[in-house]
Amino acid sequence: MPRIITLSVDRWAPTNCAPDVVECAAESLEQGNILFFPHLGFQLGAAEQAFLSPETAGKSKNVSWDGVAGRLRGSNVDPALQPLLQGMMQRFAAAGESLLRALFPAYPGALVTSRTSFRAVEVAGRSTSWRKDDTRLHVDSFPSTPVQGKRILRLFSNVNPNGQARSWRFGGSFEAVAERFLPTLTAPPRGSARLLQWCSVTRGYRTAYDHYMLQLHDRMKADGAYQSSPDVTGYDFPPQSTWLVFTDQVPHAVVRGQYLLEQTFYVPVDAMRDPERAPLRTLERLLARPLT
Ligand SMILES: O=C(O)CCC(=O)C(=O)O
Ligand SMILES: [Fe+2]
Repeated sequence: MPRIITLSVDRWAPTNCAPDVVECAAESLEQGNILFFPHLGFQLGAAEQAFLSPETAGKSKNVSWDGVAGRLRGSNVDPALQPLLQGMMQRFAAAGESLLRALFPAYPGALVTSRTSFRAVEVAGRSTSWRKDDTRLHVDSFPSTPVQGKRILRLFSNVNPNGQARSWRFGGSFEAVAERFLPTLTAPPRGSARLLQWCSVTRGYRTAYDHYMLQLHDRMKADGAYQSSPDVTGYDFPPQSTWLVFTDQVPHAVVRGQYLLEQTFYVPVDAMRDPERAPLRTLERLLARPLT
């Protein structure tokens, strides 16, 4: 079962992290634990507080900022306020980058900063399709953005102003989940990956790894017995706290909470302290074939 590893870091650009903290942070994370920063909150400016409303995202529920393309999506705010919203998200992305640079000196050259999201809608009672329903335990996999083996590392900060925690559940280890569901997964049909890319369903080539991870994500969410298995644990992340998880590895679900900032990073498998712990390597071992 994943463990919550608490770190006392209280600033986004910590200087001279002790070597044992750095060592422990990367090791714990790669083992499939959650790094929890109870004293690290993300502060919104006075004007930014206005974004703490479900209206900020409107129908789309999340606002997302793509720093590479320079594109803000899903925003429902007045055009005059867009730059302020964009600035808030860019500031969170930059804060996340500086935290990771300090904590994981071995990753940065290889670390890719991807999307930033602001989640403004209460999770409990929200209506979505089962596949998009993150209240069900799952590991992350993106249908239209193949990662081609790279790790998905996500940083979360609860910015709720009303004292409300973000409640998560965790369900076992990646190995256990992979062994449980692997017999139900099917190989990608021949030629399907090229077709998906050609029809622009995917941005880039959907490798066999991406194919299996997507199926795993779906099978986990669809399996009622697994969802209600007794060995599930939970954790409430309080407002003004931050946590970091390899969400492609740690089976997780969000039960309730409102107002979250999230930053996605990609980490190449070879940049890990121990690449054998990557979901890619675990699946390759179990299936006895290369998947990228
Ligand atoms: O919104 C959350 O708290 C977590 C949702 C989730 O499953 C994820 O971001 O990977
Ligand atoms: Fe997730």
